[in-house]
Amino acid sequence: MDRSTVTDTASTPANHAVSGRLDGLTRWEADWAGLRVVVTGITKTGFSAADTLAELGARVVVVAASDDDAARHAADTLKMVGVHEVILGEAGSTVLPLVDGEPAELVVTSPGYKPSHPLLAAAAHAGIPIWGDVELAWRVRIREGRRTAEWITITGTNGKTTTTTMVEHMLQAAGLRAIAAGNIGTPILDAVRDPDGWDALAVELSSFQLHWTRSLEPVSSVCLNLAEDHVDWHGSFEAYAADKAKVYANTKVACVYNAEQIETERMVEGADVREGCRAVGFTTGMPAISMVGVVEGLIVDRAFIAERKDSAVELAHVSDIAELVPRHLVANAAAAAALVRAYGLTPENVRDGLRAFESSEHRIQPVATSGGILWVNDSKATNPHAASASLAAFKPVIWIAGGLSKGVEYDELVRTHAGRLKAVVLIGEDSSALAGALSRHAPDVPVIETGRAQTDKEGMVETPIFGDVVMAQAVAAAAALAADGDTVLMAPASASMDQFSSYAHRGQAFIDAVRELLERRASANKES
Ligand code: UMA
Repeated sequence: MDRSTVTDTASTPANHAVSGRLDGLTRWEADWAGLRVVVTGITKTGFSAADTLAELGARVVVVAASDDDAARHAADTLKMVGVHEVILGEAGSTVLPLVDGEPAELVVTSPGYKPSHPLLAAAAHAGIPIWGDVELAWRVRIREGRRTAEWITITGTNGKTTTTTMVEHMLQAAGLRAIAAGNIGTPILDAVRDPDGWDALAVELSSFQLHWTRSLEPVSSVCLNLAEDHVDWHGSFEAYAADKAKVYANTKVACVYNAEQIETERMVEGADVREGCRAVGFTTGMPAISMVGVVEGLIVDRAFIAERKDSAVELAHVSDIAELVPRHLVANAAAAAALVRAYGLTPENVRDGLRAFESSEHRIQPVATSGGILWVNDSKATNPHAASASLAAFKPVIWIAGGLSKGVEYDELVRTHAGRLKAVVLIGEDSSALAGALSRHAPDVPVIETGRAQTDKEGMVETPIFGDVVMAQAVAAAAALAADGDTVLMAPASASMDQFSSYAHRGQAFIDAVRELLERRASANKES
């Protein structure tokens, strides 16, 4: 954590050209009035950014490629609150607009926009600084008459939402006014503008959001793990990892790393942090000095106690987390504990927070047990790393998988878990990458494909297949193969957007299909 080794790989010429005026924008009451800003996107992030900037008195133009009812409704609302102009559709996705006839002084972007998007490329080329909503939120968080929250920041390929939720519960268990925000769903600017303010925020940050941050000073921070994901957005795995590493920049008390994944420790070593900040590991095994870990079913702290050289303090029982505790959930709890211990929470706060934590929906969620078959929904497993964690928890498995692959490879995943697979049911419009890995590494495992649109001789689509139908087919296929003792696990290792509106939609489709199937079977049994 040598100060001389600053890693800011996301810096563009534009970022370096931050004008003197922008440097001074570090609190709500700063000189925001009249600032010319283009905001990209008009859903959660874009709306909150434009709304905030309008309230600050900036001159704002919003652009977005979408031109549906929701976008038009949002545009009307934004104009009412003082946004100068909203440009939707084609015109809003190709040309970086002027603001009041002059070039913008700042662009605030939604995370879904790739840095190579023509609008952002044009801004970078013109030397216009680009911030994300998280950077803007950091710069308005100090406000006259309101408490200023400390931020605890959480990133990683998997487990962000779980860990962030655990941190939120632990902070609340300590009697603090605290909330989870950021990539988890509540835009960080909405949280920051709360009229009563917060003592602390548990901030989930995606690699997209981290790409555009530079000023954050969290009290504690973590990159939980690192695996291939979002390569299409970042351009390469190295660029993705470098953006993840930015979570540690300027941390004040503790950079928390995964002691079972050396890459995260390396990130901490390369980070530019505040004087006195410590590196603290988390592990699901026995903790070394300066780590939080697990000893005989207890989560223990060997980092934040004076006698850490030769003792540890008990924080919680692993069973405080949940009844069914896969290893990765224990890791998330240990990381969350380290983050809040850095902030000064007591062992009791950690324990009470974990008890209050309830595993979120769509994440290794048991849906039903019938005829000795366990049905599990892990729709949140949108990449191989996440699917690997849930596959590891069950055997034998009938695995429902597939969807938008986002350019990742499945070889290692299939190789690792081939032995536990009884059969695979493929969903998704094009799951050929996964099918290929299965034929290479699990050639004896039966693979059933569902969900393809029916086409006529000319290749024209006769029957478009919708997500709910696909899932019902997949569930029926799995049911035909499953026997007493099997688990049917829907952990797609892929994104959902080819056939569903979101992972939540996909998860709900699975839950509905399983319940309908079991009800049909129950009433058929009654009749016979
Ligand atoms: N848009 C374009 N062109 C583009 C990209 C987007 O015009 O090339 C416009 C769309 O028309 C729309 C808006 O931008 O108006 C969509 O913006 P967005 O995709 O950034 O999504 P938001 O609704 O602002 O939601 C974002 C996060 N989405 C993404 O990072 C893709 C949400 O994370 C987050 O909860 C929310 O901000 C609040 O902070 C979701 C996500 O999928 C859950 N995150 C990824 C993940 O967890 O893996 C990173």
